[in-house]
Amino acid sequence: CPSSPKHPSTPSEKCGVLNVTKITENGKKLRKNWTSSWTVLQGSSLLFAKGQGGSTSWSYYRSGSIPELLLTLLSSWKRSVKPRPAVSYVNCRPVQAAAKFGSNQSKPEFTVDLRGASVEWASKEKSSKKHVIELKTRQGTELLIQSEIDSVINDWYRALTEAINTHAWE
Ligand code: I3S
Repeated sequence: CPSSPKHPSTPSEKCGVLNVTKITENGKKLRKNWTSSWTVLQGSSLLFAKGQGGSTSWSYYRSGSIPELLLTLLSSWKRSVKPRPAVSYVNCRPVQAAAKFGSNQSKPEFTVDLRGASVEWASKEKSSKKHVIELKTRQGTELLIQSEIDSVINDWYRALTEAINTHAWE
């Protein structure tokens, strides 16, 4: 995974493309706005960069993951979003990604503090989509995080739970 701008020399623990929407911010309910985001887990921080889904198709292509490529392309097509120029084509290859992630083009859209946060599988009332994680922060922000690929979202669930447990008392 690429390094984050906050810790340029530390490799990130997990990264990839997820569908994300905030549903509450600082305790205030928001209208859902699902976007495909390049997501990086780095220690107790979860960083999101908007609109990386299209270019990431290439990383799946390059890494030979055809099912992920097809699902990503299908979801880009469904949203009628044109593939954007590159950031995440490097898909977790540290050097280039670290440089790119710090640039204007790819700076995080927002960052979530996982200290004191909680994760659970979202109920059907929260979303009609399958494979949805609900993440609640100590600051009163709630996000839904989703992937069409169950192994991907299961890995994220595990990684987020572990990060939250590790940093709970900081
Ligand atoms: O929980 P909601 O409000 O029914 O969520 C859906 C809406 O945000 C909808 O947008 P509009 O109300 O602007 O049409 C979205 O397109 C849906 O994706 C939202 O539901 P899911 O169940 O996909 O999270």
